[in-house]
Amino acid sequence: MKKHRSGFVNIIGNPNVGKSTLMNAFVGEKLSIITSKAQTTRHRILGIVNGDDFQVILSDTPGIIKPAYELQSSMMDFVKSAFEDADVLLYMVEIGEKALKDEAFFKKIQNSNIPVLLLLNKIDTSEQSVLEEQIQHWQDVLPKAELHPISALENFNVKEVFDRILELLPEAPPYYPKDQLTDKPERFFVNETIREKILMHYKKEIPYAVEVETEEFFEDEKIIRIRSVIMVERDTQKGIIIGHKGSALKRVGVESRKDLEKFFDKQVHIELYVKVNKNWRSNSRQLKRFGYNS
Ligand code: GDP
Ligand code: K
Ligand code: MG
Repeated sequence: MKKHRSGFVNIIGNPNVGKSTLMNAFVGEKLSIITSKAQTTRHRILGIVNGDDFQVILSDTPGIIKPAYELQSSMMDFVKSAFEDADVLLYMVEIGEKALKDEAFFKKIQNSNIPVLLLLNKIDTSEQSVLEEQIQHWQDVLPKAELHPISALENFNVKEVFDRILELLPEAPPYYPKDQLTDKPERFFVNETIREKILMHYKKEIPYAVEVETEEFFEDEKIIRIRSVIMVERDTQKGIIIGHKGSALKRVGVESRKDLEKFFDKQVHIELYVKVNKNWRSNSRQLKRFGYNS
């Protein structure tokens, strides 16, 4: 019999380099939301890929962001912990990303005892000469890291990276039941789905002033009934979210319902309402309540 391997794999990198896209390609399910806006992923998401003789537990950490206000510094905690509890670290950069912004961070990677795979992503967007020059650049910057050029979007070299991860994982029994795809409760996916629609449909500061909380998640054999509140910071934002005669909020509801029906494979009824909750972003008790420090 083949030996069983299990372990924790953390994906880190700047916003929008493609971390969620890669994780979703690995997991083969839409567990993590993907948009072109930065900071989409605020939480640490666990996706689990199971095989007969392996279990890979992946977390998709938020981008590497300097602490500016409380929400961001709490995101930094996730990034820090990525070095502490991983068996393999995936550091993702994208083609064209070059600036040596954070010396301390690079030092940390160079001195890490954990194997680091440096994933140079989005190579589908670049010419061969640029690619070669980029590979050289990263080999100079992080000689200890093992470099893999990939395209998470076009699924190029993704399987090779996954196989390499398996080789690096320790022999261990599974940490979670083998049929479990994620450790996050259903409500988390509801919140993230709604937030994704808000990111897609509203401009400027609105998405960043929003938090979503699902107050009710009731499932029976035929249907899932959901009631969620969209929290904003100001009355004007509430008006924008709702839109003319409720049309904007309705669109968020309809699109969220469609995604959730696909995800849960069941009919979904969703009720959305908007509440003003001043300064939720700077109130650390609130942050805790929304799960940032868990
Ligand atoms: P994250 O912030 O690091 O999690 O990045 P996302 O996974 O959300 O991706 C950000 C954007 O980059 C999305 O528009 C993705 O479709 C796009 N993207 C991700 N991987 C690739 C890739 O390999 N090639 C191209 N061309 N785009 C990609
Ligand atoms: K993103
Ligand atoms: Mg992401």
